[in-house]
Amino acid sequence: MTIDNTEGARAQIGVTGLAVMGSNIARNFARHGHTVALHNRSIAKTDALIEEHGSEGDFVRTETIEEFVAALQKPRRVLIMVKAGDPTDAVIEELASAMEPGDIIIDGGNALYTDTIRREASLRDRGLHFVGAGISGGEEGALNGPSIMPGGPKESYQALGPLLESIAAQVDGTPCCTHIGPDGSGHFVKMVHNGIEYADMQLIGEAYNLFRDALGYDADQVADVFTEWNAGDLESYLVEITAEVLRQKDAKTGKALVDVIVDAAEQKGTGRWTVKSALDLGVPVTGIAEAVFARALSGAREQRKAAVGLASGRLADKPADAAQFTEDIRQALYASKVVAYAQGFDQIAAGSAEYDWDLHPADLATIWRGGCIIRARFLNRIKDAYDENPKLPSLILAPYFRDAIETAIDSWRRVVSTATLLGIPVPAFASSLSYYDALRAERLPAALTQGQRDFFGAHTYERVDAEGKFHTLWSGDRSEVQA
Ligand code: NBP
Repeated sequence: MTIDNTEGARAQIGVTGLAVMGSNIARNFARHGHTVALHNRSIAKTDALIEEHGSEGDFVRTETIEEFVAALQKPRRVLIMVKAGDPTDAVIEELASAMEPGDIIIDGGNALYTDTIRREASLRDRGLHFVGAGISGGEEGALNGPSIMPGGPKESYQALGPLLESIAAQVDGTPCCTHIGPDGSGHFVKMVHNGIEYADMQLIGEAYNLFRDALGYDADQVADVFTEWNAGDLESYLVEITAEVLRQKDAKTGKALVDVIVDAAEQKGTGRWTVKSALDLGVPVTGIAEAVFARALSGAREQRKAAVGLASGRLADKPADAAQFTEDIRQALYASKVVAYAQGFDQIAAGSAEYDWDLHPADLATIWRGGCIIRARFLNRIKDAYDENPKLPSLILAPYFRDAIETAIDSWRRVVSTATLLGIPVPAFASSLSYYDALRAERLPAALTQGQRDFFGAHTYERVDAEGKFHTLWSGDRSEVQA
């Protein structure tokens, strides 16, 4: 695409929506030498950004959408960083009316991917390129290098890719940004990324709970364990910040901060979206679902208050060998994490097939190695696994992860059984282990389910020894007929 350097139109990129994410991304662009046009509904945020950080690069201050659009080189590239939902639709409409065919509108907010599919189709009809870009890394990542997952028309990436790649996190010289696929695919993979983040956080929370309730560790002792783990296979942003959060002291009481925080987890919705989408696609994302439900249960404060003191039926003593149990928890965490990622990648494969996106799992593992919340050492292993076999039936079957789980399996079982006998909840550890056991089972009880379905609803079943569908005449002579 050609760049039209009409006088006045000098910005390479425009950012509208200058709350915490938008202003940090605008600064990131400017720090990388790009001229950035700034716009926000209320001018105060634009002025605050220029006053506090104007010296970091070349910014163009604008007040109206018309001024904003006029400040941009062609093809115009505008990144929207406003609240997801109706505000995003309102801003898209305003921009689309002021822009020209060939221009590119990027939504960097946390949009629901089906909204992105709708918006892309509607803007395509008007000759505009619409790019739904998942952006992960929070405020810090937005400023210093996020992981970026842009979807939308491939040709838009020619004009946009170099800009986005210049501000993304870099790992081993590779930017954590690549074109994901058509229409809603960028926001879809960002959604699943967030779902995996939920599962990862829940698993870490369960590990912490076991140290506290099974071994009697205080927050500092657990922080020491997480710091040590962060030097090994579990090295990741979430494990690293877990140690930092656990070590933080409350200025008011002198206690560990974690001990004065109310134990009711909130959620903004991307975990729930992931599970809803997985239900529609028929993909068991049990780890993510347990994490979403665990947050909901933690938030049911009245119900929990009423249930405190219910029978526990504690059937075990606390583990006698703390070092062994610590290693067991580490192994259980690793194995359950593999399951959570395997399930997330299954959902991505199913979404790719459903929407004909042709997504590449190795590319996703590559761009999640840096910048984003789930960045972790073992994403290199996931990338290797999918590089070797892009059609892996499950990540669990990759030789590296298969071996890792074989090493972890006894520890994993000990953790789940000990927690159960002690009455300590481990929904994500337990359901991940059950998923693994179900996946590897030669025979599942689903045969009985099929029999029941045929009994009450004549839904038919298949036989292990013959082709076709069959039905038993349950209310007749109980002979079998071919359906
Ligand atoms: P918010 O999600 O809090 O949105 C605030 C921005 O939206 C302000 O610039 C506000 O303008 C603008 N806005 C609203 Br609200 N309604 C508008 C409307 N009808 N028309 C025009 N502008 C409107 O900001 P954020 O936390 O910086 O997040 C921005 C996006 O990035 C969101 O979609 C979010 O989900 C996503 N995201 C956030 C994170 C994170 O860590 N926070 C990470 C990844 C993605 P005003 O100043 O005039 O009120």
